[in-house]
Amino acid sequence: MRQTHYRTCNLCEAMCGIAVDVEDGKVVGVRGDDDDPFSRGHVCPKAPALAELHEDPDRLRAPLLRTADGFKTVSWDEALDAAAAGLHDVQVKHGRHALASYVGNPTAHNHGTALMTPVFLRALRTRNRYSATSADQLPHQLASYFMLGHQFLFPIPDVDRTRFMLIFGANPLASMGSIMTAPDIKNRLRSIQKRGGRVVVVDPRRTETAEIADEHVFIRPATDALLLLALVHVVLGEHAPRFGRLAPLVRSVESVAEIVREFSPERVAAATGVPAATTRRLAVDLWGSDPGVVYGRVGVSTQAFRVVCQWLNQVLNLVTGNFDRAGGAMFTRPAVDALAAAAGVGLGAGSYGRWKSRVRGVPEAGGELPVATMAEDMLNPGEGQVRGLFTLAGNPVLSTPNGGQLERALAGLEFMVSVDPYVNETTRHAHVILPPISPLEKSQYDAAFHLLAVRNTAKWSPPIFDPPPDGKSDWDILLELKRRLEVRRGPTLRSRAENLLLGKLGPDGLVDVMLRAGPHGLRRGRGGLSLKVLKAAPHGIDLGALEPVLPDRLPRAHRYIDLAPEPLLRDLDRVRGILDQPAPPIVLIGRRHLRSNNSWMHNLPKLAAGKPRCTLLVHPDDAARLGLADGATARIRSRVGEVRVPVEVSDEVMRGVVSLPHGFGHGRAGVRLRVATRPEIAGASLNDLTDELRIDELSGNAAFSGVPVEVGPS
Ligand SMILES: Nc1nc2c(c(=O)[nH]1)N[C@H]1C(S)=C(S)[C@@H](COP(=O)(O)OP(=O)(O)OC[C@H]3O[C@@H](n4cnc5c(=O)[nH]c(N)nc54)[C@H](O)[C@@H]3O)O[C@H]1N2
Ligand SMILES: Nc1nc2c(c(=O)[nH]1)N[C@H]1C(S)=C(S)[C@@H](COP(=O)(O)OP(=O)(O)OC[C@H]3O[C@@H](n4cnc5c(=O)[nH]c(N)nc54)[C@H](O)[C@@H]3O)O[C@H]1N2
Ligand code: SF4
Ligand SMILES: [Mo]
Repeated sequence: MRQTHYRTCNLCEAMCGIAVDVEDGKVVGVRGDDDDPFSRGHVCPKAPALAELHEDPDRLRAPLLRTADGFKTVSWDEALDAAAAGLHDVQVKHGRHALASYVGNPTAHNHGTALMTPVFLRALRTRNRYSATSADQLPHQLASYFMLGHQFLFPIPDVDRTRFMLIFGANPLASMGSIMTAPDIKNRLRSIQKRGGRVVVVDPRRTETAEIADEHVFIRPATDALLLLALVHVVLGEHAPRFGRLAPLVRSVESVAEIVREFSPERVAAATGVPAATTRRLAVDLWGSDPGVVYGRVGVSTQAFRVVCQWLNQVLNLVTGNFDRAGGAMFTRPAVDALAAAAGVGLGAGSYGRWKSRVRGVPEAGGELPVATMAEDMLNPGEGQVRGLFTLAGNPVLSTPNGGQLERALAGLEFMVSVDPYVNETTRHAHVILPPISPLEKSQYDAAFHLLAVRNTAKWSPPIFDPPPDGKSDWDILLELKRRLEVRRGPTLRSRAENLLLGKLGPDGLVDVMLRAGPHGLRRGRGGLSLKVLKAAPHGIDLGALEPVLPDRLPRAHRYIDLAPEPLLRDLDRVRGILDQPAPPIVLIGRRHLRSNNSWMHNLPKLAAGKPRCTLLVHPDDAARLGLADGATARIRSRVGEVRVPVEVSDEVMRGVVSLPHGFGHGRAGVRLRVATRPEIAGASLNDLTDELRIDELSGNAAFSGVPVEVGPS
């Protein structure tokens, strides 16, 4: 008998509603759910891969323990005991901070993992916490922390009501949107045009998004800070800022006006490659659009001036009157509001510089250290050396700069535990691998992405399949490991009570508590949300368009908007430094493909099929100059490494810029991914070229974009 289950796809940030058809215990189809009020039937080609992921014979169904003869399957008790003992021993022998943790991207994609992770990391009691954050959105967090006082007050572009969208370094037609949860983004962008508005993309590559935009502007990689300064220069040179309702909250506008004076469009044109006339016109368009919004993502967050870029992005939204206003940059009020702490699982307002990384002395941000410093803190002997690692839902060997060096560091660790469904480039170094059940065996609530969504909605989905009798979710694994670690240390009353409460609630119980306590909760009057209410609405509930929330949503201790935070002003000297610097002849940038996701979906046969994707895009003029023919193999060399990949000659990229996707490089010994390791799929890792010494000095974030490389025939 065929049954249809409704849920939210958890594979990217877009939160599409899906209808999953199941017959005799097997998924026979995954379609868009037309009744989901947010995604309205949209899905991308990844959704059906949920079935392939569920069935993937390489997906681990039982824990693995490393022995002299390789990995052996063991019982959960044996695995969890070994994991707790190993982690505990590292800390007893070498000190608390000798154990590091790395948390990856999929942690955010399910409420059980997202809500338990902060609790678990606290229990590890180490300062050496790393995550994909410092290879990703940390600059957004720091800009919000410095300007608004809370790192998770993310300004979200109100795509559905804007009339002008200026996009820097994002390709939502491939990524499906990021820090902008907006299912069916292509049609949402098209609707801007149908309303008579315009979409402009600033990117060193003419991307899929640039193709449907009204205008595409090429920019030299890692020079966006200069263009943003010039845009503010033009706006403030011609107009008084339009703060409107927010005027009483805004501080230090004079400093900004002063700073931008020297950055005229003419002054920055040579460095950015953007003609002054274009910059002036964009500023006029933004000022004249009513409303308009500036949005920047990975392309501007993964460069040497990441925080400055995110800051200036919001300065532009503020001075043009497009902040906290319909059609501009807005803030969510999610039903499960992680900003308001509940049961100890809320997200902190942020922090900066409370401690430093061991070797290079890079400051902590938001309670963690930059991944770019992780390998050196493991490899350099002496006081404080990192000897053990706990990884959760992450593959840093392929996703962090100079992954090759990290690989060597992992091989030398005394003990490593990974919570992950695969034996991949990272987890193959673990002593114990603890695999969670499949996404279709878990309930789903997007505790993280509702915070980033262009509309307030709420949706909870039940599991489609019962987990196997001995299956464990990430939540279960983390809680059981925490308990075992605490038993070894001698549990405190507090930790016992915490574990008891979390065990009793489970992820769904916690969501229920947070829903009820949240801004749309049952306690706020009749008709409010609880888990029961969501259970009765399998397609989800629409809570309406975003609304202005300032100053209410600012933290009590920071009831103002700082337009010119000190640490950012100080950082401008670095930006000035690139004004007259000659560009390296060839620089490397990354890209994403719709049918892939970071490093971990290349084992799903239907998604991985088709033309090889790990190719180097080279401009025809550069190809001719470098002796590279389409389809030939190129050798790419950077300070840290060398890789070989096929060439794709294309004028999509600017002259002097080459592009390679990240997340490939699966052909390493010991990787148990039978599809991804096929030679035509495996590819090479972009992060064997990216350089751990290239960071945004302010945030410590990896600067993936604009790596100087030498390229030639293989
Ligand atoms: N050069 C370059 N490097 C980049 C980027 C770039 O643009 N260019 N992008 C960066 C960005 S934005 C990010 S977010 C990072 C991503 O960096 P990571 O998060 O380290 O990498 P992923 O490839 O997302 O790896 C996800 C891991 O989680 C596992 N996994 C999947 N689902 C689950 C689950 O439900 N539970 C558990 N426990 N594990 C699961 C997968 O098997 C895989 O091992 O990469 C960064 N690296
Ligand atoms: N299909 C798919 N979807 C994904 C992912 C995936 O790997 N595949 N990953 C997910 C994750 S973890 C994230 S964080 C999001 C990311 O979402 P996006 O930010 O939309 O992702 P990208 O496609 O990497 O877009 C970055 C763009 O920046 C450009 N760029 C590079 N350097 C520069 C520069 O110096 N200046 C400017 N202006 N542009 C530059 C690149 O050419 C690229 O087009 O996507 C998520 N969704
Ligand atoms: S866009 Fe993202 S959420 Fe939507 S179906 Fe594709 S992977 Fe799933
Ligand atoms: Mo990301």
